[in-house]
Order: sequence, then C-alpha cells, then structure tokens
Amino acid sequence: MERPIIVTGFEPFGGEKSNASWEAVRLLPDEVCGREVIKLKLPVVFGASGDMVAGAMREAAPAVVVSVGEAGGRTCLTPERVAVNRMDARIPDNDGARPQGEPIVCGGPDAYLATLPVADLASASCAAGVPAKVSDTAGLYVCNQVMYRVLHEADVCGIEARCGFVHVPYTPAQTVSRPDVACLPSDLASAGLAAMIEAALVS
Ligand code: PCA
Repeated sequence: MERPIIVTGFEPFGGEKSNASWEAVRLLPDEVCGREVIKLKLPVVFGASGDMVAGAMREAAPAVVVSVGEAGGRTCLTPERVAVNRMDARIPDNDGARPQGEPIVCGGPDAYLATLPVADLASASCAAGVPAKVSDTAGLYVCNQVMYRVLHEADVCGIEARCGFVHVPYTPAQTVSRPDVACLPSDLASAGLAAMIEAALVS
C-alpha cells in the first residue's frame, strides 16, 4: 500500500458562514496518483487543531501533508514558505483563546521551512490554470500554528513526509456583500490544490 496523503481544511471562523479552505478540500478526489487522500476538517482552535493533525500523522504515516486555510483578501493560492514558533491573535479563536506572542512549542525551533517544494507547487497550479504564488508569511494565527505543528511532528517523530500549508482566497459567496475583495471559486481552488499535491509527489 502506498502511503496516503493528508489534506486538512478548517471550519468557519471570524463570523463567516463557511471556510473557503474546507470548500476547496472537500472537492478534492479521494485518490491522487494511486494514493488515498485523507481529508480532515480542523477546528479554528489553537492547540486542538495541531493535536488533531499530529495525531492523524502518527496514525497514517503519510507521504505528503498539505494543510489549507482561508486568507481573506489574498488574490490567489499561496503556498507558505515558513512557519514561526509564535501565536499572536487579532481575534479570539473559536474557543475564545487569544494568545499574545506565546510560543507554539516551548523550546521548539524558532521556525520551520515548508518541506513541500513551494515554488514547484505554485508553478504546477499556474500550469493547471489556477493563479498561485509563494507567500513569505502565514501570519501568527491558527494556520501558522497548524503548519508549525505539522512540521514539528514530522521532525520529532521522524515521519518522512513532505509537509506544508496553502492559503486560499475567499469564495465568491463570501464576497457578495463586499465586491471589491478578491475571491476564487472553490472548484478552481480545488483544481489548483490537486495540481500542487501531484507536484509534491513527483518533484
Ligand atoms: N484561516 C486562519 C485560521 C483558519 C483559517 O482558515 C488563519 O489564516 O490563521
């Protein structure tokens, strides 16, 4: 059996009715390049979200882990280059927690670079007709925390997976009442993610 692929998205947060990341992840096929795609919907909660994906990694020993989150205002798919060991929340998470500059893992490295080939991912998405570019910051909210926890888990548990994070723009449904904000339909976001997963397996 080929090792599976774990892809995560998030539940809604910040007063939104949906989360563009889960809308895109749920449209992904259940198999890519002959490998099972395990899809997880994570809570927008510091700690619990990281615990959930770390637990799934220990169980499934995946070849690739791609976590996906919504970044309202971004104009295209953005593979993230780096996760930093800090949490700093502008708004409370869905459990009401609002960390102000604490580390994600006490004593952990200051940062991890994605082990996914981020430039290849962006190119693969563009080649599939879905605009994408590498981002140099995943912020300091729950998404950065999930990316950090995934890379830390792979590091400390010796899981030889290519891991990283992709932010996606709002969906059109989320921008109807603010038409000047960028959006990307979920089927296109999903096609771009599928192209990125294939690139992560071959490049
Ligand atoms: N985006 C948030 C957390 C959940 C999500 O979809 C972020 O960028 O941190």
